[in-house]
Amino acid sequence: MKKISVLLGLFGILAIMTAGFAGVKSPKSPSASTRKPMTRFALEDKDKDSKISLKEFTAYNRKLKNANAVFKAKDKDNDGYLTEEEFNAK
Ligand SMILES: [Ca+2]
Repeated sequence: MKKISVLLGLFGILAIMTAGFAGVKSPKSPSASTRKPMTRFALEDKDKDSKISLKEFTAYNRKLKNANAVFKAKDKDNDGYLTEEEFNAK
């Protein structure tokens, strides 16, 4: 009788482990690992030149009243474009 309960316990642990591994594996599909996730930067960079112009920035942040000021604050080298690094900097 004791053997059976031990076996059942083992099966329980095994089931939990299997479910756990399945849970980790399932969100990763083969295409997801090869495709880059769409970042906020990529979304705002409409013409995909790897930099965001003031026009692109204000177009995306239309609801932001001080978009101009935010852009200028982020544009550290004042070249009128935000690189991904400048964009993601706090
Ligand atoms: Ca810049």
